[in-house]
Amino acid sequence: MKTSFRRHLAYSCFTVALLTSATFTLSTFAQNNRTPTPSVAVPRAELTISGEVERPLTLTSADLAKMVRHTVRGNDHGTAGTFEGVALGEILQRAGVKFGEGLRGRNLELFLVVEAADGYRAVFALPELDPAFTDRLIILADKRDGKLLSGKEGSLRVVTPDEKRQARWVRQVVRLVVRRA
Ligand SMILES: Nc1nc2c(c(=O)[nH]1)N[C@H]1C(S)=C(S)[C@@H](COP(=O)(O)O)O[C@H]1N2
Ligand SMILES: [Mo]
Repeated sequence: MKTSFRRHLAYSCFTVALLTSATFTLSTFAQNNRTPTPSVAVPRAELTISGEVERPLTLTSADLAKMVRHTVRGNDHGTAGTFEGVALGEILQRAGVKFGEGLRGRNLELFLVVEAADGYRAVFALPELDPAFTDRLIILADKRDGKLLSGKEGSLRVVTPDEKRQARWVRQVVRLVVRRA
């Protein structure tokens, strides 16, 4: 009788130990297998193009990556850098802004306002951005020296490589608005 009681106690203890360890193992497993964060790439940047345009647009960093890319060398307050991105004019043309033969008459009253997340804004006249008018290339950069822009620069920055001052190198660009004078 005593022996069988002991054996019973031993079995009970063993069962409790087994259940405890199984529960622990399962909960650890559950913790390690929580629903993973979606692997779909979350766009880093969103840019809206609105105002006096035929097709208002929202472009993500992925959309910009697929467009014709340009590299320009610029001097940011004495620090030379290579900036890569998309021509501002190209983005406007995507939104249906008329360039070339179409940039005449009333269309010459239009101008671009580049708006930043901190409220900074700068204006460009459309002929400054139209390859039919000028060989200058003004880009909306998302990379500097091969690395994605970040921090204070934001993810998108205007680069006007040939200007002697950097005041129109708008950082943290979030919106392009075309307006009529
Ligand atoms: N969003 C935003 N962009 C901006 C500014 C600003 O205040 N906000 N300052 C401009 C001015 S006046 C200059 S000289 C340069 C300075 O750039 P840096 O801080 O990278 O040297 O950014 C330009 N772009
Ligand atoms: Mo400046």
